[in-house]
Amino acid sequence: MNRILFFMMLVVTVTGLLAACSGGQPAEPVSFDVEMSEYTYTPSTLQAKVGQEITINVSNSGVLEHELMIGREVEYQDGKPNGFKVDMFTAAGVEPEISGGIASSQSSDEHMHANPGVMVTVPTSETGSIKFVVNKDMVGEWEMGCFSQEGVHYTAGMIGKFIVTP
Ligand SMILES: [Cu+2]
Repeated sequence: MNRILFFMMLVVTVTGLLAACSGGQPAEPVSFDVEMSEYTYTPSTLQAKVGQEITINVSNSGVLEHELMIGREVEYQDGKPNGFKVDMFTAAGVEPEISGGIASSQSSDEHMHANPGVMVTVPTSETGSIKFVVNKDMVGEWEMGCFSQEGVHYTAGMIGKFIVTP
């Protein structure tokens, strides 16, 4: 066997291995439809992978205004839950595309969150969405939460999970 043929075979083998390891192609975009009501997210657990383009469509079928934030470590103000100490998007350096609802990087309604974070606030019967590409800094388990009405919704159990795997 001459050296050139051997080298070409090696390249083909390595390329094949790399393709197998990475799955060969980029992850498929995924969209989730999450219903918000008093005081739940349905479904309450969402799973995503690094590299996936995620769209979270939220619809409010309840009678109160609800919001969605994703983060870690709840911040308490005057004993009331008021946002996350760590906002997932801010921590990962990702600026999601937000549409519908009342999009904001800080609370726009009567309650101000202790820490600025990405949120989408959705009035009754309306919808909104958050679109972003998952990056490696998001790997791990995050909490979804609604802190409306001075944290009453969060305390009542308006909590979910956003799980990111490599
Ligand atoms: Cu709520």
